[in-house]
Amino acid sequence: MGLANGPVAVQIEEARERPPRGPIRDAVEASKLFRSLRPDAPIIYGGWHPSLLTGETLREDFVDVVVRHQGENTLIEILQRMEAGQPLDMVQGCWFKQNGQIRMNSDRPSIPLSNLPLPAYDLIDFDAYARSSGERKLPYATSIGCPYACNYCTDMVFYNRRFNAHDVDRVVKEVTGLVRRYDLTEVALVDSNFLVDVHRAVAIAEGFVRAGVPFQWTFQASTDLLCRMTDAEVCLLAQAGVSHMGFGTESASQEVLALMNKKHQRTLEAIFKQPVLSNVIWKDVESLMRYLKTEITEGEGSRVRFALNGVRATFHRPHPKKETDKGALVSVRRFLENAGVKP
Ligand code: B12
Ligand code: SF4
Repeated sequence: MGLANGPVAVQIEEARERPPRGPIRDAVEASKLFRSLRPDAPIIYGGWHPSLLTGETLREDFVDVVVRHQGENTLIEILQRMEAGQPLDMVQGCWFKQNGQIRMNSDRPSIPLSNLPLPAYDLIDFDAYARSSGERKLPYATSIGCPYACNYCTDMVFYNRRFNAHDVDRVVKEVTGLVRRYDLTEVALVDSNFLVDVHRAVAIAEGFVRAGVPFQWTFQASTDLLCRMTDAEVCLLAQAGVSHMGFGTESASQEVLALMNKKHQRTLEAIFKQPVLSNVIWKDVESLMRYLKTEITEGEGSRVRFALNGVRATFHRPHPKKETDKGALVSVRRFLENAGVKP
């Protein structure tokens, strides 16, 4: 569309000189400017806010299409269709406006990260970033999503509680390769919760050490996951170059933690604990199931049926005791695994 070096690009560059005022305000301002300069060009939004408030976003005059959730394949398909002059009716993962009406297409199933090709890092001008920020730094996602359900966090709505991760070899090869090629000094892992799979995180750190490429890296994770690591594993993180770990400060109040739904996280961990625990309260298992939006139907007597993500199972509520017996807990664990839920 000739935007790269034309007058539109110049005006957008000028607007960028102004100090940022926050992502939404900046996006609104940039879109209005762009619309006034190129009223014929479609404007496509994507990312967290537009995915969570799609209707509200599309009601704005300057938004034509919203890509919901994971964006790569949806955006490509939209662009291909637009180029071919075809309608967007069948493009999964997007909502769009047609004659002033909002059309809601179905969501696109998420793609395993490993099915995506390598991003075109050669298009990034790392020198330009270094000139303006003084840092040779790369943000990199080794995973997306988090299996937990803290109720103040949008992750579970956005990624549906699926932990979708690159395999260890790809992360090690890609990150160390990029550090070498672009002479980077720091890599910021932007995963929602890098330590969800502690073994994987440790294997990545080991891979970085083996590669022998010096760089600093940072990540964010929930505090209780770090507590699961041994001292030796934490030392390995430091040896591998970790310079900063980001943790959310939650609360020292049990009541507030319960309101945040931290309890479900602990129940899920207890269900997967080895050796199998004998003190997991059945009521907690059921409230975890409700939280996961499991379909629960009452059977005869003490029977209760669960259905989640196409997986079904029947259990007996323990009585008169409150604790789940070990055999039943193993079955609950198998049910969750089959439904794609893991701690
Ligand atoms: C890194 C990060 C930051 C960095 C950004 C650094 C940088 N320069 O990129 C910093 C620390 C600055 C930051 C700040 C803030 N952040 Co932040 N941040 C993240 C984090 C951890 C990673 C984002 C990322 O790169 N992910 C990797 C990419 C691959 O995934 P993605 O962003 O989801 O993108 C995919 C889709 O969303 C979609 N997509 C995304 N954008 C677009 C655009 C288009 C056009 C299309 C078609 C598709 C599309 O396609 C992508 C590929 O599938 C996310 C949480 C997370 N793990 O994602 C929070 C997150 C985005 N941040 C969040 C928030 C709230 C903030 C702050 C407002 C916090 C505050 N109160 O100050 C500020 C805003 C600052 C600002 N001015 O923008 C929230 C947003 C919540 C929401 N909207 O519901 C998140 C989701 C964290 C959370 N769970 O609460 N953040
Ligand atoms: S553990 Fe962190 S990323 Fe995961 S749901 Fe809770 S707050 Fe969100």
